[in-house]
Amino acid sequence: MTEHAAPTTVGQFSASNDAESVFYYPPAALVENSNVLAYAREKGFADVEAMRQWSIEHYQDFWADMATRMVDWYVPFSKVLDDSKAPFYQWFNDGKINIVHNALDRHVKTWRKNKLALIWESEKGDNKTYSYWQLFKRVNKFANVLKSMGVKKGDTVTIYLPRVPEIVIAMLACAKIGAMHSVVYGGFSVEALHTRIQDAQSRVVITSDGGYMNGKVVELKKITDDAIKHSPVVEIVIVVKRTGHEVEMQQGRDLWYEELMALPIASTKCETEQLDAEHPLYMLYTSGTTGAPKGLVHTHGGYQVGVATTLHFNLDIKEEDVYWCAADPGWVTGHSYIVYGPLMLGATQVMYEGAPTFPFPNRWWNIVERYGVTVLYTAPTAIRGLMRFGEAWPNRHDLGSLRLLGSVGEPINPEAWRWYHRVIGRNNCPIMDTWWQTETGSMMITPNPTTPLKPGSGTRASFGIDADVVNDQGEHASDDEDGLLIIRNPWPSMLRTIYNNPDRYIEQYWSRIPGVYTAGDSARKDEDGYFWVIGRIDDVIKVSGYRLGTAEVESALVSHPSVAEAAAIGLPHEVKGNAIHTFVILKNGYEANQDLEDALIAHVGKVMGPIARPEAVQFVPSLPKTRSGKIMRRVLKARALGLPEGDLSTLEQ
Ligand code: 6R9
Repeated sequence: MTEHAAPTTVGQFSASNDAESVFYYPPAALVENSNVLAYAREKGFADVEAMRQWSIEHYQDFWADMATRMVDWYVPFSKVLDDSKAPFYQWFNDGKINIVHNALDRHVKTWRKNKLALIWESEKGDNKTYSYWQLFKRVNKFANVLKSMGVKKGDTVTIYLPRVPEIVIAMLACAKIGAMHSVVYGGFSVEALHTRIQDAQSRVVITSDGGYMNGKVVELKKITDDAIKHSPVVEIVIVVKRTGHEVEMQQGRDLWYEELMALPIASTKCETEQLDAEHPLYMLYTSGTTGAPKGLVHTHGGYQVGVATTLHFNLDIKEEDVYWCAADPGWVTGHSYIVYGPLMLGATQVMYEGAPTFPFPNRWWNIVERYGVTVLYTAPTAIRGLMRFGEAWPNRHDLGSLRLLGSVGEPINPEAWRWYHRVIGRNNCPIMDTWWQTETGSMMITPNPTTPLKPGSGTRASFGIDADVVNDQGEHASDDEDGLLIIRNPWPSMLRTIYNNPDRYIEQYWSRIPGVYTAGDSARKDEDGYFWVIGRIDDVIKVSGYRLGTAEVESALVSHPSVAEAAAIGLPHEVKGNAIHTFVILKNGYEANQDLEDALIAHVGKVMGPIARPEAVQFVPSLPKTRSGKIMRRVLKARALGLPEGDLSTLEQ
């Protein structure tokens, strides 16, 4: 099979309509004009596949070339990879750079100064736009505000904001002065925010009076107040006015963003810090196997090279595109492909504040039509959610501007893939199903615009990425055999460590099979070498694309006075992908009834955030445990699904 486009644009359906035997070919014109084909030709490769293979075999050469082409350096690097402290790999580490220089500073010196960087639409329907120049100035102003509060290189600022332009401004302002940001997704609540502020030891927290979602106000300020009740480390809370409803401002601690931005100190001039390539850019907390969420650390140099490269090659972003990544900036997808990636490429992007179905299920399609969106990047859960409302909603709109679609966050089921392709892409837009993780920083297994596609498969490893499926012994798995998804070589945008916990970094990612990165997913490869990601093999549940740990849900349940013990598992859900189901042992004196079930669901929602609300609470007299006392969630799951319970030799009888 070659990577060249076949003349047809629509897949040829086999009689069985089996997803694995059907190829969908990208339109020839799209292939011909793709960024990736231009690069392959320039480098003299016969086709993109030959270039891809070269990029994996010679990954250091490939990444050195990307680091030179895609971004600018204050001081060029002389060494590509330093593996002397592996698995604490360092990339381009004698170079000096700042991601904000590449996202903003360099553009305002060119004609792009007046190009639209950001078109923001509120849930109510009004919009705000920012040219590169306007965004540059806002970021400078806010960077000066942060500096005036003593925020400096090496500090961590926690950002807890809704989907508003200020989240982009705040993140860039931190990066500009060499401070790390730690963004907490607005769907998380008190306890989640509290633990993240504590772990990061943030003196400064940035939030807003509230955010709009589905026409309702999410009380972010109130949640912040509760979260920092027991966080003496917090000295300053900066509050962005979004909803305008009344909030309590604590004197001496809480300050309005708008008032600070109006002070003389908030000058529009601010030098960007020239940082070492390995200087930390941000940490982002994510759930892993049992235990507290971990702060994954990304750095300035390698991260931007990985993000800019993948956005250029895989989503094929061009100067004239109107790009829309419909994710939340608080998710890694938003960090890489809303905040940093598109700005580095000098693109114009759309950001939408609210719910896809507000006020009607055509909201997204309306946005695509009105702004002429050309590339749309979203999650399977959103596709499935909108699919439920039927084709009539998208069919009311002219979606002809779209040329490329993307998917991220969880496996996309072939049915949703085909709907996305046919109804939204009008059989004319290839879908880039991108597999990656908070840990990886950028896309790892993904098609590019020249790849023949199979619905539900991320196809092959991206450029410079040596991914494989192996068995428990680390041996290459045969075709169609389920195994562990691993990455053999380091890559520039990889996480560098777990904040404050380097041992856990080694143990979690580099120990299961020595010397290679274990992703925590199971997968298989088919006879065409295409990857099919099956799902997590640890105690992580992907709910609507968001990553939650069973341990966090369980500890939220146990914090309720009625609960003695709790277990959480993920079960398949038509729209969310997975939904959380919980099992609870009550303390003596509490009665299992519907009211208590409702109260427990609400309690988890309050403590953890609405995305963590369990679908159901089942009251049980006992939980299956190993002799060492570990809850056997896989047994609970098998029972719930009516499947064989598997090896029970360690089950306590
Ligand atoms: C970007 C992001 C990572 C986990 C990952 C896997 C799942 C993400 C996927 C996918 C199948 C895809 N995942 N993309 N599974 N196909 N295209 O999602 O980061 O929130 O850290 O989650 O998401 O299980 O291990 P994160």
